[in-house]
Amino acid sequence: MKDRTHTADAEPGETVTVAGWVHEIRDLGGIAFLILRDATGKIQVKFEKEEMDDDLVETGLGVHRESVITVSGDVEEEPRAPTGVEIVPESVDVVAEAAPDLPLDPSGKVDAELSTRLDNRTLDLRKEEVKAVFEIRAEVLRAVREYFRSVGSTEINTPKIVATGTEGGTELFPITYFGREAFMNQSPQLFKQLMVGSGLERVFEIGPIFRAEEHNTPRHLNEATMIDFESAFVDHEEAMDVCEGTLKAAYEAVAENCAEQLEILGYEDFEVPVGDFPRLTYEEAIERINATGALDEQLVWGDDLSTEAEKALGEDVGGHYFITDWPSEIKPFYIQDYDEDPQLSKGFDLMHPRMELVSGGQREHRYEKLVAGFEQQGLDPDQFEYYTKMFKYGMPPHAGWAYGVERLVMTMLDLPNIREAVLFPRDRQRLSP
Ligand code: AMO
Repeated sequence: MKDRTHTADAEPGETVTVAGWVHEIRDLGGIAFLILRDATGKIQVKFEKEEMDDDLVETGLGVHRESVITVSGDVEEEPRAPTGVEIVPESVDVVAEAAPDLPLDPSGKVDAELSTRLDNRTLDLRKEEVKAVFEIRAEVLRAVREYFRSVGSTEINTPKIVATGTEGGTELFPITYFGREAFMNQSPQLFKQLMVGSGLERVFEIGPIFRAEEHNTPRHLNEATMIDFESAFVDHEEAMDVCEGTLKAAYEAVAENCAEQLEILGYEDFEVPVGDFPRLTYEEAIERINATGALDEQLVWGDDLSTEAEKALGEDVGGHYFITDWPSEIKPFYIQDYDEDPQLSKGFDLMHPRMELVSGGQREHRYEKLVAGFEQQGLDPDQFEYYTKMFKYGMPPHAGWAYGVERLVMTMLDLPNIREAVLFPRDRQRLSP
């Protein structure tokens, strides 16, 4: 629409055409107000019935809520109007009429269950507090991209239809690929590693991953968006530095550029993490968890950390922190072990007090050791030949990590359920919309 003015830009003294949704109609008798909403905000349209054309009044006040309309008229100052201005309409056109019964109330006056909201996500996203989450998510991704570029990392895109899985522990989604078995990718792990041996050296990817997770929980999805980073010639400590930098850049960008959205969500005291994140070794982590006395049974070396254990430690630490030097057995085949103590790996996790955000580590780049690692984990190295063979032709030492975008947004905004941070979540029950 060429002549359209956004509601936020309508200034007193101008004649404008605004377009948007009918948010509310308040009929006070001789006078009535229609509140029109667009992506930039809302504006009041005033109908003085006695002074206006009957057809105009009938069109403006007879339209159902959430219909799409255009309104043309003069903008006037009105201190009593919600935004300080109102439009005196000369014409109202109904562009797309909404049915009278809405599956949910976008004005938010009537609460809806999460499943009803997800079934009707378009209407749900007409609510400013829902829209704000996705505007913040977009800002997080923008800031992360910018940060990666500032550290000389090139954005890549890798296949999502693959021949092998990479992350043990979660199930793969099989598909049929021209009569052959194939899978939806669980992570870009092997591809990003192959790129550090290419001329690119330092890469990142932001893309979907697919996991047939057993659990239907508030923090697991079956399709998630991952931010992956991988760099040649860095060790796990330097990879953690980049990881920490990315997280702080995301928080800083949101604090700086999303004040309006944070206010809508009620976070006046949004805090950007400051100072270096503590780096606890796995051994220190289990000692601290045991010392809290929060678990029924004491953890012993080699145990993975349960949700309760992560919670106890998160409360104890009180902010973001890393857990380093995990037992090799818990970490995947591509993570490098310490040569002087092969029971210990150079894998790490970045934790938010509520949950794990990132996994990463220094990778095994030595061909013989890599192949031995496959065998130790019961994997057939032949199946991964496309990957392992490149380690014979000059693969530099490298390290990297991956975030789940939804967990980053969920913890940043303290959302109760990860589905609040995805437009159209995929979980065990939900395949559409
Ligand atoms: P990992 O499997 O730990 O590591 O995944 C990395 C991060 O991705 C997020 N994540 C998920 N988020 C929502 N739903 C899920 N089902 C889900 N699964 C994972 C989490 C998690 O911390 N290749 C390694 C990373 C690396 O070493 O570079 C990997 O995939 O936030």
